Amino acid sequence: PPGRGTDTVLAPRAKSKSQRPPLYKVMLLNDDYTPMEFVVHVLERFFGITNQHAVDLMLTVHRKGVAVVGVFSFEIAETKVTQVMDYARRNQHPLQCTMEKE
Ligand code: NFA
Repeated sequence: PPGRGTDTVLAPRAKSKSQRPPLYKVMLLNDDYTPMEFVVHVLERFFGITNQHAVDLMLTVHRKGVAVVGVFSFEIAETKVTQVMDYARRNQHPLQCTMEKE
């Protein structure tokens, strides 16, 4: 409302950011028990990764302990994590899938 000069002026951002939604990395974690073929199958089934790339990515997780398998919006990332965790549990494998803001 006019009259008393109480409005504040926000400092402009040093660098104005375009307001795109945040992205989330979905990661697979290594363990000692999940069969390699199961991990390859998960990458193909839930991430649309080709067999050739899935084998490479599985081996990266196996050697390094963790790898990013995809980057998605929050909702899609959450769905992928839930799908992988449910599928691993249903098949009695301890495979872990997590997400992290990029
Ligand atoms: N380390 C598992 C094995 O030797 C394979 C694996 C790879 C598990 C990637 C989880 C993730 N059977």
